[in-house]
Amino acid sequence: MSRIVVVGAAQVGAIPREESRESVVQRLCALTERAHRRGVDVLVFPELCLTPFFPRWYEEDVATVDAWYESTFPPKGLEPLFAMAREYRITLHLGYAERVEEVDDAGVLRTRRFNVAVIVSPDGELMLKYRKIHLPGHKEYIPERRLQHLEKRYFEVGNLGFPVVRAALNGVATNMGALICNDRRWPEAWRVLGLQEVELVMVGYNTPVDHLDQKFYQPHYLKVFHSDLSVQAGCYQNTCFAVAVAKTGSGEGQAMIAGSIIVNPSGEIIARASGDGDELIVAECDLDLCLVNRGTPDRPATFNFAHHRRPEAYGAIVSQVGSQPPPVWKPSR
Ligand code: ING
Repeated sequence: MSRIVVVGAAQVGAIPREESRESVVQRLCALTERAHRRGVDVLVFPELCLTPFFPRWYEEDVATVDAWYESTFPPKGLEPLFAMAREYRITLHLGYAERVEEVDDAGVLRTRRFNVAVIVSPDGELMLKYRKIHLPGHKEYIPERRLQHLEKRYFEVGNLGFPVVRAALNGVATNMGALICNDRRWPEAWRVLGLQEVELVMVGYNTPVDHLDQKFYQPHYLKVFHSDLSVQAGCYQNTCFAVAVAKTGSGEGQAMIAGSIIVNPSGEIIARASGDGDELIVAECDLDLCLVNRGTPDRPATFNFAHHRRPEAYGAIVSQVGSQPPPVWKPSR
């Protein structure tokens, strides 16, 4: 018996600094309306889909960028979107900047800022929250750089791990998880989700066309290739589907790649956005395909973790942070 879920990727074009929340929400609702007409069960919006990618801009005082953060759930102004999702029975994935008053590991209650992804039920309940763990770029302004990438300045490293939750999408039980942008480049992140039998990974991204370090030229197509490669490998090696959806355009004055995709557990791209604006792509995902390369205990397949993995050989992956040079071999004579 197949378990088919209709998955939508809602690619979002540039959100200029001056665009109102009402205008952004109207765009998200238009994509949701089209998703409804396509029979979508779960609709994935990008990373930071409510605002421009403000970590492009350096601000001395972080508090001056607080206007870009959400301090409530649901985020302000999203009622029309949540009402539409409720009417159409669509589960939503949203990315946004979160500002909370929360106790830290030292027991201190303070303002904390995270780059978050949430999965929301059709009735508006929070099903999963993930806080971005791999924050790329840098914390201080680097004058020689053509573009700044200041997520380490504006966000803390996520403290919720890589959660997976099993929930029904219009009656089809689905193991769902989320990664955010740079996370997709780290196989460890995918594997932690895979070890929880994830079946659908939702990944929003804001990826600049230009390279963070202009030390070497990297053509545009390579930026898309690396994004695709990371997601396709993640899906194949963890026998899952993924939706990788772009916030694109150049709302922050810096062009971002588009190229949103939906990928199946064989690592094949089964849908691809063609433009660099607001665009919906849809695919029917038979979640039982996740079982093909996982197999069963009595018939283990290629990626049956219990049957094939050797954690006793993987110690360096957790015990080491940076790489270390290898021993040097010298000829005996
Ligand atoms: N953006 C980029 C990403 O990981 C980046 C930053 C681009 C890092 C290219 C390394 C190479 O796709 C975010 N928001 O993580």
